[in-house]
Amino acid sequence: MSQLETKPFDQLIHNANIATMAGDSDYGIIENAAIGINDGKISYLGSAQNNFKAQQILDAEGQWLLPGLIDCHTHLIYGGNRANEFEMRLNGADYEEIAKAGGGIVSSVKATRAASEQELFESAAMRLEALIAEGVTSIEIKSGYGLDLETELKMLRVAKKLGGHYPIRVVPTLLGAHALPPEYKDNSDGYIDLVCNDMIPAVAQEKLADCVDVFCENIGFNYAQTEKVFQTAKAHGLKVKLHAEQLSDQNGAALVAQYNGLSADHLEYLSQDSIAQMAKAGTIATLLPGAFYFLRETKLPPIQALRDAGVPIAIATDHNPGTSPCLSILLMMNMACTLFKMTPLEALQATTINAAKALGLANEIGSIEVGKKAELTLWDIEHPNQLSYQFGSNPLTKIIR
Ligand code: DI6
Ligand code: FE
Repeated sequence: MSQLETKPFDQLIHNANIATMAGDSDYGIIENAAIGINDGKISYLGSAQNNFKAQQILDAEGQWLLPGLIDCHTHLIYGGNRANEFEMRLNGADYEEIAKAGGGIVSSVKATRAASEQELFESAAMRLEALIAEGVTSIEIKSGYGLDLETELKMLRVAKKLGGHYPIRVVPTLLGAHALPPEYKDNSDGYIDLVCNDMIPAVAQEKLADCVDVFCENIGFNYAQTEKVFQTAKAHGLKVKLHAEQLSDQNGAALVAQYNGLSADHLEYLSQDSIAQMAKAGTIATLLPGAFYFLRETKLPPIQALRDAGVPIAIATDHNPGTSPCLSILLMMNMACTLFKMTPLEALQATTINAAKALGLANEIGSIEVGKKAELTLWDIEHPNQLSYQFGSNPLTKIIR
């Protein structure tokens, strides 16, 4: 402890019950523990010592200290909302019908193109504040409601600006291939050329995103188009992930695994074959119970097969105006348990360490370990399983970052 005596911590948190989330099969509970932080990183984890010195000391009073929560799949930035479409669906129309009738994603595209950068910033900021209030310390935000070069870049600039203005890590993703814009009607290959020839190079050049996503689906883009986007992304040094198997099996998860993708997301219609490929490539399965619930999907993602294959499962809000207008990561954890029959431990892993893996950041965040970033949350609970158990309430008391 001599080193600790000479160099005081920037911050010391003591009298905390800690769930490190560092192991594969448990919460990593350390009761009545202390954490020392230096230069924004965890430099000590263990029992409190009498000789500890720190510039700032926090008595956690027996509350639970957890890693900051991570929302690894969102479409947080867009103009308008789609409450009208929600009402249409309840009057009998389904998602594909609405999309084909020019509604759906394309109506959000119109509103997003029309909005100024400042307007987009302000509406997304309100949503971001709601997520931060539940302990989200890192968030992935996709573009994909611009569908032209200018608006896609505008969205990614807003994402960057949000990260600069709020105490949260924003990880931006280019989702140029989200839907077909009206000006490319009946010319989806032409639109993919725009994504590959203009959007990806510009985003790589301006460093506005380090990952590229595609909506691979009957109402999105096909396998060959998705592969073309992946090839271009890789050629520009960008990582890939995929909206895969949400409404049908397109073999997308196998494709993204083949390109060493970070994650395959949604996965209700995922095949056993693709699961094996994901396991081999280390591609994370990101499940999105909000969209499952909101679309009244009945086909469950193959949870047990993913477990059996050892594919880590992440959970995210998929916040978007069409299929998951949800701003609660805690509710997603509850739904992962009630709808997907995941366990509370799995649900917390899914929003901490596995979500960090889905962002390629597991060496920095997602668990409480010496050397990792001190992005922590404090909760007034009796056990971490309570986060998944109760819904519609928020026991967060503090974010330490
Ligand atoms: N899958 C989804 O659930 C969202 N995007 C996607 O590719 C829906 C986006 C929207 O309807 O606005
Ligand atoms: Fe999505």
